[in-house]
Amino acid sequence: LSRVLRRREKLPQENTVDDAVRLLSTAKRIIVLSGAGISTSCGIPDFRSSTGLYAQLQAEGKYELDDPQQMFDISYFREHPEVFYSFAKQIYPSNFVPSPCHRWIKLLEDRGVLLRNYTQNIDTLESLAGVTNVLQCHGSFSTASCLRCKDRMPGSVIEPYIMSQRIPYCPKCRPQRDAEIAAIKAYRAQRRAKSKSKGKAKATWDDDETEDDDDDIPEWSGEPGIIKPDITFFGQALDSEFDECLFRDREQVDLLVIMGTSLKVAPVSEVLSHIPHSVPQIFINLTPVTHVKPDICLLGDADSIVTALSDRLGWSIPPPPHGDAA
Ligand code: CNA
Repeated sequence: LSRVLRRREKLPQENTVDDAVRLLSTAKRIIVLSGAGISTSCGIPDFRSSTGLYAQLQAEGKYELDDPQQMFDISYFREHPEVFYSFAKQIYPSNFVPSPCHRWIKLLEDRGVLLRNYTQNIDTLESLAGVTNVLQCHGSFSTASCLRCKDRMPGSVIEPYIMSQRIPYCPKCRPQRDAEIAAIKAYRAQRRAKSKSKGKAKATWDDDETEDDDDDIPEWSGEPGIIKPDITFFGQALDSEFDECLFRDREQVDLLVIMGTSLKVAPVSEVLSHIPHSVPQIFINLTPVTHVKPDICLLGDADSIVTALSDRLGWSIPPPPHGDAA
């Protein structure tokens, strides 16, 4: 536990690590709010660290983004889906092994004290670690939806497109579009036939039109009808389940543990203000936050911190699933 920062009056003025241990040993209904920092040790970069995705996108400069955040902006995606799909392969969850943090959340669940894990992560590593009571606040790649008809499908449908850096189009919308084009061509063919049968005397603007002119029918533009993985982009609302769960959980929670997040992305970052003030908060992160003041701040590598806390508590973090080494 490299550094311990501030706390509020509601905790006695004693060793703050001891406070964290005491709170964990007595809590019965813990909310864990997690972020990208609990998956960095699995090899998945976070957003905002100096080695995170934003810094990487900025350094690479190959996507010509005004701002690296644009990569996850819904308006930009609608206009330039090819940019996201040329990049998505890099963040697609594959062959990652849950970290000690993911397994620590599973430990809380096994001990019957996890009220819920609110994760902002899209890597599904909590589920892989066996955590069942997890809310993926920002969705995941496990499903995908068409932006036009909203049809939802398993994420595996678009996986080959992500891997080959192609844009997936909706199998339901595409035939509709093909039917529209067929209808336009049929209409024009009919008009040409009519025009011919009336002869040159009744010239119309499309007198000289030939079948080749059907080339002017706009190509399939990909919008609408693009499929997007169901990860929440900036500009998209969270699933209503988030509010519903929070509404229920705020009445029951007796400890809030926040791990590996910069708390910069609303509305998840606002969870702290929705939880009653009397509920203690433990914040575990590599870097401090300045815009909120959690009661206990344990600064350092989250895996090391939860391991140290577990040692103090006499808890043992379960091994990775399938005997994988973390
Ligand atoms: P963020 O804004 O990038 O913040 C991550 C925080 O974790 C930073 O404050 C880091 O200091 C901290 N951190 C990094 N490594 C460690 C470590 N080993 N131990 C402890 N702390 C560490 O990411 P947030 O999660 O706060 O922001 C929410 C975004 C990030 C969500 O929309 C996610 O979808 C998105 N994201 C998710 C993933 C993933 O699923 N693994 C990866 C990258 C981004």
